[in-house]
Amino acid sequence: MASSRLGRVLSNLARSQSRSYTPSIKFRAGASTAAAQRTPEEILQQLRSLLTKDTSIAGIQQLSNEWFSRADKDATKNLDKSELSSLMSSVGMPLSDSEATDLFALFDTKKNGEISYNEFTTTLRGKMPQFAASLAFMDQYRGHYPSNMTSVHSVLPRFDSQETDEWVESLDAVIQHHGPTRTRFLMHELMDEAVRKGVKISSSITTPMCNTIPTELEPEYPGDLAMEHRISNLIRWNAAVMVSDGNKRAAGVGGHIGTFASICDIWEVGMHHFFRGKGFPGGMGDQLYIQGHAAPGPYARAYLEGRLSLEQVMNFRQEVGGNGLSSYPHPRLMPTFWENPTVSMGLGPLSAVCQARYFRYLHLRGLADTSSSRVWCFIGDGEMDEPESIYAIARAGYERLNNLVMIVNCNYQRLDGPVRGNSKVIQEFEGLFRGAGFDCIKLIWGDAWNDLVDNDHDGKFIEVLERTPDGDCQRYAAKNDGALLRREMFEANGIADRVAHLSDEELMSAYMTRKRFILPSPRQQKMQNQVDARQ
Ligand SMILES: Cc1ncc(C[n+]2csc(CCOP(=O)(O)OP(=O)(O)O)c2C)c(N)n1
Repeated sequence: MASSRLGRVLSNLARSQSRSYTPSIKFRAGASTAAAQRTPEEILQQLRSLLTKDTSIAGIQQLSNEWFSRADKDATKNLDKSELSSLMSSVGMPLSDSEATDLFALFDTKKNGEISYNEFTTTLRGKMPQFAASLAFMDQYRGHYPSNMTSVHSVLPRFDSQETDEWVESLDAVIQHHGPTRTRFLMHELMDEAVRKGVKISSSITTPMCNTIPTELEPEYPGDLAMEHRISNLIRWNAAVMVSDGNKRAAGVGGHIGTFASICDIWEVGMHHFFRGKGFPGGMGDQLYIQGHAAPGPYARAYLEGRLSLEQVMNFRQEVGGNGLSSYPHPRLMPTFWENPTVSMGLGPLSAVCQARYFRYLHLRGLADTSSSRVWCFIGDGEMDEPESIYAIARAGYERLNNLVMIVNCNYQRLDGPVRGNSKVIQEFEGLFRGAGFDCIKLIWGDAWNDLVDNDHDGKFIEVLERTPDGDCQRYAAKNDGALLRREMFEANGIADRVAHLSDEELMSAYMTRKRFILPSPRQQKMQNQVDARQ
């Protein structure tokens, strides 16, 4: 039985692999005989059939790119009429002069006398059913890329089939009468309820794209929010100024500003409330592995605390001459400041796992009390791509290291571009961590945006958020345009009513978690009152 099932799976896989791209269209020199006058649409149709012949979806995509670069002989990244005509001849479809003029006009959608790459590929691919199907597939949850594995799934041994069938029929009925959004909601609720009641089911690898801790379960913030906010603003500012000032005085010094800016708040919460110093009872304190290029933050904090001088701060990245600060956490260069090195990328997570394991070893061997010592590892979303990071996660899960906390700073960027613009990295990483056995807490939205999520009465808003790729999320932030956000995220998805009470500016502010504009919950109102009273 098992082997025949394995055989089916393997042959399925083999079939799917054989479908991968093998270009079968060869470019021909010279023209064959010209056909009678055809409309540009007819020519386009013929071209598409040629393109789709014996080719997978990935192949179509690749081939249309390839055609463009071959046609663009003068490498201007635009095609003129003669380039389009010679492309047509080279694929065995020569055009008469008037056909060429008409086809050119069809491709030149912007009517500016040239065909850009975008105009070429979108016109050529058009609404080809194969391509539309692939796009629809990409739209599915948890499936960012077309996969051939959908038909391969494990089947549990069947027993009490009648009852099972009734459940499946109920599911079918919900899908039919209430649609996938409602079905998805019901399924999540049922699974949560089962887990709450102690049923051990295989948990899903990702959870919905919202904060893991629901608003009503958030505890009162234990600190002085106004004061902590002020401190983190000062540190963020000093970190940015230190880097830009260093670069003004000595060109090429470099340094990072965005990394610390995006992690400052959670870092400060740790500093005020979580990280344990060497004197903490029951251990030898916590160990921190700081995201390497966030180093300006700890320097700026140390300056505020009086642990670093102005001269040191002004010599950021210029320590060779004496009294300066190393670019990254570096215990050998700054032995009284840094405990753990974290650049190059991947080193931090790997070392953090070894440290946590060593704490555990010391304790179990009775060599030292490390029962209260924890390891905190801050890591960037780009850094999550390093093989060391992935291995570290798997290893920590395998070792059951519950003295290790990993914080992934998902700012969607790595130096000069998005981490993976066409994906949802937060969801992806959640799957990685949960798969390895970690508890995973997602903190995605601030209060104002979270209110929209909390008031999502039918699950449609969360669905839209899950479908919006990171690249678009970044674009909305960069454009800083509430009208664009409203148009693309809400109106285009038929949920404009959710934000009708917000102006474009308020909507943008909520998205950027700048300020609350929606009525706060009683708990949040109480918190705000405390803050106001202290100011
Ligand atoms: C192994 C290695 N490769 C390249 C670099 C150069 N580098 C420094 S920071 C960085 C991008 C980091 O991206 P991410 O982890 O997302 O951090 P953030 O965007 O928050 O700074 C790169 C590639 C490095 N430090 N180590």
